[in-house]
Amino acid sequence: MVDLSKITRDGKAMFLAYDQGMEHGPKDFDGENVDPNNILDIAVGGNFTAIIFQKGTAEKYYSNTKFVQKIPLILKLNGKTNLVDDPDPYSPLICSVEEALSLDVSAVGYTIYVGSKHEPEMFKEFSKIEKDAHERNIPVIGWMYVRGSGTEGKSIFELSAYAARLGLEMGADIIKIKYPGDLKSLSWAVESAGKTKVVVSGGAKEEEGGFLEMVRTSMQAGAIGMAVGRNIWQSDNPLEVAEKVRKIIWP
Ligand code: FBP
Repeated sequence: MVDLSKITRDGKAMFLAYDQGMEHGPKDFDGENVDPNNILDIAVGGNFTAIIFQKGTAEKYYSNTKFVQKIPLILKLNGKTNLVDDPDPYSPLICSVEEALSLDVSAVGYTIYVGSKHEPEMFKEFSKIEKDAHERNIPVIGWMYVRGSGTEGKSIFELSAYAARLGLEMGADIIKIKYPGDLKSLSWAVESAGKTKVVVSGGAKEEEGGFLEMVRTSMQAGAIGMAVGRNIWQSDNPLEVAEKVRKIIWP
């Protein structure tokens, strides 16, 4: 199994996600958090175990800077915008593992829309990066997002566990899944992922108490931590919220 120690602490994870510029557009940002340098400061000051960027941000703000020594980088290798409203989304590969390595990465990530008609393309691309990354001992993180026409009529309980199991069987070392809404569903997803570790996605910014409760439930369900963006850097006090999350993950 690939060594995850570069992007975890005592086996647990707290990733700061910052690929929303591509996924959602600048509407997620204000005058502060639009600047990747401010996000890097939050990642370091907030004791995150890694930061998640797309390749352009990594190349311009991370690689060959002081941050390489301060915070490990997880590079997202695929992405899409939300301008095209496709019921069966596909997120194409936009960066190779080779290119990622030149940007000082510690791990790579790829989103699979589980239940989309485009699963076959995404499976092929994921398999290629999984092989390329594992040959170099680089951990692979699967964003296993349940989305697409194939999910219709199925319960979130069933779908979350299916996505998690798929991550294990596709060779992901860590999977990132959306919070399914309750402890029972998430616990079954974590169990279904087996030796593949689970981190939970933060979601849209919500009231702090509700967000922290989700972090607590995630840890109780057996996740190793969180991969969160907006609930940290859209907050008025990112470092304060980060500290509260940290205390839940490492009590
Ligand atoms: P957030 O904590 O801000 O939700 O970030 C997690 C994340 O997975 C990002 O990596 C990604 O940009 C975004 O959510 C995807 O969101 P969506 O569900 O809108 O596709």
